[in-house]
Amino acid sequence: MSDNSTKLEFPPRPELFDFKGISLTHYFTDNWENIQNFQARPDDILISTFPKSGTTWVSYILDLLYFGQSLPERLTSIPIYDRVPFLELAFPKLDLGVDLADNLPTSPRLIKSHLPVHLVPKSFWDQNCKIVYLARNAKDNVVSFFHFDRMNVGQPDPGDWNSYLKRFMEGKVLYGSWYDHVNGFWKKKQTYSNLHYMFYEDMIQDTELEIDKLCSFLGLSPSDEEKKLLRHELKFDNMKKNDMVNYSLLPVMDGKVSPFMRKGKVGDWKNHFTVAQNEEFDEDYKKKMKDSPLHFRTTI
Ligand code: PPS
Repeated sequence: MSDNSTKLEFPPRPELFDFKGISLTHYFTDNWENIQNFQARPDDILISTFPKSGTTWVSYILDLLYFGQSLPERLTSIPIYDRVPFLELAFPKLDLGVDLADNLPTSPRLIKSHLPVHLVPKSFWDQNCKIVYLARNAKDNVVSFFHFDRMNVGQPDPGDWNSYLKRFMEGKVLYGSWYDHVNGFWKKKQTYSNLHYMFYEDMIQDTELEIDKLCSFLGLSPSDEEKKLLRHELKFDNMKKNDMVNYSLLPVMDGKVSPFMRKGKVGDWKNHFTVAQNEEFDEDYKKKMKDSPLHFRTTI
């Protein structure tokens, strides 16, 4: 899928529009029929997240767990977005996410999606596929998203931080409402047992423990050798300098504006939110999350 020629012209940044209850750009709706008709297989694993929750991190974990030992050449030759296709992506000059997923030679197929629970293609549920959902606290999530939208010209123009924060609260950023997304999957988990719900903050606090829990969900028992490989590969600094996972090969993203692997921390929101923004956010958050059993940590 990669096209790493340095001087590519891109169309103007896309606009958001309302689409089936969320905000999207045409890069995620152009191939809609094929996305909705995607034929999942029972052993497919769907990695679901709201954008900027740590999708790449958990994708790399799964990829290493399944193929790190058996197909080591993948690690140095195939970018993560080709190993774990982004299902709904239809971006100029890149292979369609659906085609990449359809043609994955591996088993299981690892597939990434940011679609909210009500838009996940039906076949994933029909086939009872395993779903790994990773959620991140809203404050760090919006900060990470803001910087991503600055550095990626395939994203809508983020504007200034204050207006971006307001739009995030209103669910007017790509993929809509963070609040609906995290709650939607949590609710689904109550009736769909093949869904493993993880938190970015837990991953930061104790990555190995979270990988152990993930492995019991997946029915995997990694060897000491495999665990050693994971420990090394998954360190933030190692992922940051690894071109196969840091998105530096995609010209649509400009790492000089802001790197994809930016900070990788819990609590960076404190460097962005003013006191007034924080108060307004908290008040609004309480209302939006009042019926939610979910508890997110904004510091650890
Ligand atoms: S995307 O574009 O939606 O797929 O982005 P996503 O991968 O979900 O999120 C990117 C953020 O995850 C951080 N990240 C990590 N944090 C800690 N440790 C590791 N190993 C790691 N890998 C990725 C990445 O730095 C982005 O967060 P911010 O806060 O912007 O640094």
